[in-house]
Amino acid sequence: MNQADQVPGAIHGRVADEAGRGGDDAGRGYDAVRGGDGAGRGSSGRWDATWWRGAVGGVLAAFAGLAAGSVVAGLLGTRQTPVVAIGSAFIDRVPPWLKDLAIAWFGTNDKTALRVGILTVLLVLAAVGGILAVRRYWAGALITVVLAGVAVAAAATRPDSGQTGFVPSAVAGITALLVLRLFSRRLEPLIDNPDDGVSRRGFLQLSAGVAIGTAAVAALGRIVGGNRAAVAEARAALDLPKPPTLDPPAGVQADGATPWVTPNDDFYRIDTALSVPQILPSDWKLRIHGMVERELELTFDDLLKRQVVHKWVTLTCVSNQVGGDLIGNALWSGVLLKDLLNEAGPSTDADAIQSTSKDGFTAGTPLSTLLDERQSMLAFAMNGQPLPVEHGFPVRIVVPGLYGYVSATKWLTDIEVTRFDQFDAYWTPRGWSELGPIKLSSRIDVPFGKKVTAGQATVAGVAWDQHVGVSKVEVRVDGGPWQQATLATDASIDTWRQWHWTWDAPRGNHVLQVRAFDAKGNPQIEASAPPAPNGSTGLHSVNVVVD
Ligand SMILES: Nc1nc2c(c(=O)[nH]1)N[C@H]1C(S)=C(S)[C@@H](COP(=O)(O)O)O[C@H]1N2
Ligand SMILES: [Mo]
Repeated sequence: MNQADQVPGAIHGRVADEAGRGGDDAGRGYDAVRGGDGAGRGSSGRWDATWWRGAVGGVLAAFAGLAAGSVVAGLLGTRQTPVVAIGSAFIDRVPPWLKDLAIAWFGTNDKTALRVGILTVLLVLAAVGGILAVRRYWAGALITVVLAGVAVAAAATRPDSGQTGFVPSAVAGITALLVLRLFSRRLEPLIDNPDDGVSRRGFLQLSAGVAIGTAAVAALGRIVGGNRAAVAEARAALDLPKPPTLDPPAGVQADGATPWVTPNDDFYRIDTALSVPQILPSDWKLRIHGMVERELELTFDDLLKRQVVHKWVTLTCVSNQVGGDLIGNALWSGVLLKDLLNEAGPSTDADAIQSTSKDGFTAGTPLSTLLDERQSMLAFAMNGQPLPVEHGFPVRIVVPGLYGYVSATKWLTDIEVTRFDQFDAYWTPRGWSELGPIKLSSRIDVPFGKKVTAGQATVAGVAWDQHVGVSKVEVRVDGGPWQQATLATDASIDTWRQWHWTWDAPRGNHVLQVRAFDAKGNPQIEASAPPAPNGSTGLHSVNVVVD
């Protein structure tokens, strides 16, 4: 129950006073409203009682909203807190002369100055809103609604905000409105009854409660969200060497066919990280040590100073079932591991590296696959973008030809040159093979789950055998003779290969099957095997209904 209800007549005080309700205090308040007599004391008392308390309430409501917005931004992994959203939109829209002036005045602190400026304006308006809300809640609330609306609009129109970028600002606005309502209820009795001790105490309690709650929410946000917002911001601010081209080779364009390049947002994600490690590039360090002549320690800047390579590589998970989708193809940019390892000088006795991630995952990779010509790399970009945080930001390993669990360590922090007989990587004691070369496989993607009309129909899919290459794909219908499909051009033996075949489809229920051959002419293994311990085998079959 709010305080007003415990102070009879307070809420309706104005009406009650009008009706001549007695009482010393109430009377003074009433007189003050009327301009009173010589009761200037009453007038200023009334004003004092609500205006500064209203302002405090408005400011606390704004802080509560901002804290809630930051937590939500942290949880969503967006950097669009209300202040950042407004600030970014502002930066995009300021005239050049003002930008120049800001830099002239504040130098490299111009971003901080902008934040402080936005916060100041927000809080002043919030204070005004708080004062208004004591008398007319909606007058004060309108200011909050407009401010939140500006933040939501700013966030929603950010190119980097995604679909959820507006949410933190919306949550901030709603939170501020609710807290403002609490304050307006607490303070309303003081309009007519400035010395009402219960309301005064209630205001103090509410202020303390909101302040403590806001601090707690802000602290919770740090724990739950880690430094997500900061990492998201640092990631967006990175200016990495751009690949010369992002254009994939001309592929198969059939309706429903898997695109040759997997967009970052569609790329499968597999890892053991319950909460994604958040690493600022400025905090990132990699140590290359163990059986080497010279230990190396690299920062993110050191990495960027080295020669950068861009390479299409299809990544595959060992857990992929026959016909499964734990596979994706991307253009990776980074630095060759071969160069770094040779600089460190691996011992001739060493046969492996153990790579470790920030969250303690480890992978064991044969040294030979890192030192040969396949261009294994420390990757920092994926399809021309800084690595998405869930794909290993800021740096991961990419080794063509090996399943991810033995090579593709995300959130990489450490590389130890060692011997396989000296360590067990994360998955080895859990029933998976120490070595994990990718197995030759193929998949049918079209037609899939769709009705096919009798006549000419396109059958299409992908086949892969990274770092060996696919030379041929065949399709058969209802266990009949194998028929050769057409292969699309490939970028290298390290990517998957699209294929298609034109089928003269007769009415009825049919089973389509696919098989691939590697570069040496070996067919894919037809016997079914589950993913464990080193990758599934078997032919992909799909049932098709032809009308
Ligand atoms: N830190 C870390 N890196 C990891 C893993 C992990 O669990 N933790 N999983 C690996 C596995 S099993 C695969 S298949 C690939 C998947 O990479 P992606 O999520 O970018 O597709 O990451 C590898 N790197
Ligand atoms: Mo995997």
